[in-house]
Amino acid sequence: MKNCLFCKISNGDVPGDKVYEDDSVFAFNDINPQAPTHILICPKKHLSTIMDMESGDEAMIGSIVSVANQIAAEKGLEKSGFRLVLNCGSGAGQSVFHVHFHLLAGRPMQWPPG
Ligand code: IU
Repeated sequence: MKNCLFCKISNGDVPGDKVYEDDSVFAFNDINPQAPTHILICPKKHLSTIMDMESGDEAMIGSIVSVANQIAAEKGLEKSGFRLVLNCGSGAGQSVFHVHFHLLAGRPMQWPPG
C-alpha cells in the first residue's frame, strides 16, 4: 500500500533493520525496543488490522508464528521464553496500521499487559 510505512520497509523504500524475510513475511528490529529483544514480524500483504484478514490468509498469518519460533530458536530463547503480541485497533494500542506481531524477550514480563 502506497502510504504505509511497513509496506515501504518491506519493499526497501524505507530502511529497516530486517532480521528475516521470505516470500510472504518479513521481520525487523523495532525502532523503539520495549525489551532487549523486540522484533516486529509482519505479513508482506498489507492488512491494516488483523480483522481485515481474508479467507486464504490463514497460512500466511500462521507462518508468522513459525517465524517467531525460528527467530526465538536462533536467539536461544527456548528456555527463557518470549511473548508474541498483536494489537488490533487504536483502543488496544495499535499505532501502525499494517499487521505486525511483536516478539518480545529478554526481561521479566508482567501480566496483564498495560
Ligand atoms: P503498535 O502495536 O502498532 O503500537 O506497534 C507499532 C510499533 O512499530 C512500535 O513498537 C514502534 O516502536 C514500531 N515502529 C518501528 O519500529 N519503526 C517505525 O518507524 C515506527 C514504529 I513510526
